[in-house]
Amino acid sequence: DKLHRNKWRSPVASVLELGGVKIGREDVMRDDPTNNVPDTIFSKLGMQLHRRDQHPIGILKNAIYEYFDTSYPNKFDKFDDLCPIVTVKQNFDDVLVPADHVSRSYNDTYYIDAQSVLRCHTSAHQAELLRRGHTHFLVTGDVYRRDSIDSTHYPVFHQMEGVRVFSPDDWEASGVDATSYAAEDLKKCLEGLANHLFGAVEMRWIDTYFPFTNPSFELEIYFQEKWLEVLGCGVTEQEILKRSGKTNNVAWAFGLGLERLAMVLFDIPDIRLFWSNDERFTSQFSKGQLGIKFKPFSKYPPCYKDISFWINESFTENNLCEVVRGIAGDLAEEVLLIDNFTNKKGMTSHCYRIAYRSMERSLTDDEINELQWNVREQVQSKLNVVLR
Ligand code: FA5
Ligand code: MG
Repeated sequence: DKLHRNKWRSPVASVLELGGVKIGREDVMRDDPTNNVPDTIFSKLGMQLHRRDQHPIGILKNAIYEYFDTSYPNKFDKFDDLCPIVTVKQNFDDVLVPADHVSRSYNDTYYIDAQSVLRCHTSAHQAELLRRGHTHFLVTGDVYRRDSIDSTHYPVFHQMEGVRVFSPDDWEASGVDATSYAAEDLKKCLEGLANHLFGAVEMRWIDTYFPFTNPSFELEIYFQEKWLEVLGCGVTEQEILKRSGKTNNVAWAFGLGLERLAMVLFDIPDIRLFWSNDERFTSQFSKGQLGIKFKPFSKYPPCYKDISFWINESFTENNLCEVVRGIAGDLAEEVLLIDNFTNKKGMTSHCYRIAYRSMERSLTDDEINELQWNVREQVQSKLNVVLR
């Protein structure tokens, strides 16, 4: 629909091949009220940064493969070309995501139609690969999420899923129960991976919740003076194994955020850089080279613009970010809520500070003013809020 088209963006290829499936623009962006895929997202399909040996994401993928090949020779089957268009069943039902879970909403996930989505995690492939009989596997791919705008979040990013299934022989001799055995093995495996990639690095485990694992954990690494979440993992819910015919097994699973790990590994300060074609970025990386630290090219100044409005019940930050990205694309560096209050009449006002910055050049005042003017206009017309 017209709301999703953007005259500022250059035309993109109209037929792509994704995991052996031919996909046309009209297969992804439909004139259908259930479709919320914008141009900016369509243009990222088929880019496959994880399959480029000279790109930091590809270099990292290969380094993780190397760790698994060394630690578990010939064990893990690898998939890196599965189609990112999956069914709602694959993305959610098969991994036990409850019917009312937020991640299913149009606010969080890109829907092609009521039955299909751009996968929001590589976990979308777990159940099928288990059903096909795989017991040790790694799945790497691009994943898609409506999300906030800042230096560590991007609406397209890359994950690597890992799954390992154990049989009774594995844990029986250990003297601990199957779940604890799997949980310990999982943490050892991922700590070993972190050590392989980073050497000494400050990290910590956090208990968390996922519908598909129990217990569940997240690993955080200290980076740029903050704890950065780099992966989620846990012991697979028995129901998932049961459905794939494995009633006497336990398994672990993890999902790594490859950009986050690559940011730490190569010292890349902003997640937008992964999409840059600027030679000053791309020429700094080469195949198989893990030890490289990115040397930032001169940072151009940011420009901040504030926008204030009275929100309504349907307002969400993800919708605002989608509007901003639709207009400014990668020039939008951050969208930050800086003021939030409710008046006596019960009306709530939000003020957001938008940081515009190009990583490649100086932006002119005119250019930024035009972007901001368009943002103001579309925030009113698309989000139905009242500007202040
Ligand atoms: C998941 O996606 C789970 N499927 C991971 C998992 C797999 C858990 C198997 C258990 C078993 P989460 O939503 O936390 O979890 O995302 C995983 C990682 O992706 C995060 O830790 C983070 O590193 C990365 N990530 C999440 N959102 C973004 C984003 N917008 N931009 C960049 N990286 C992101
Ligand atoms: Mg998480």
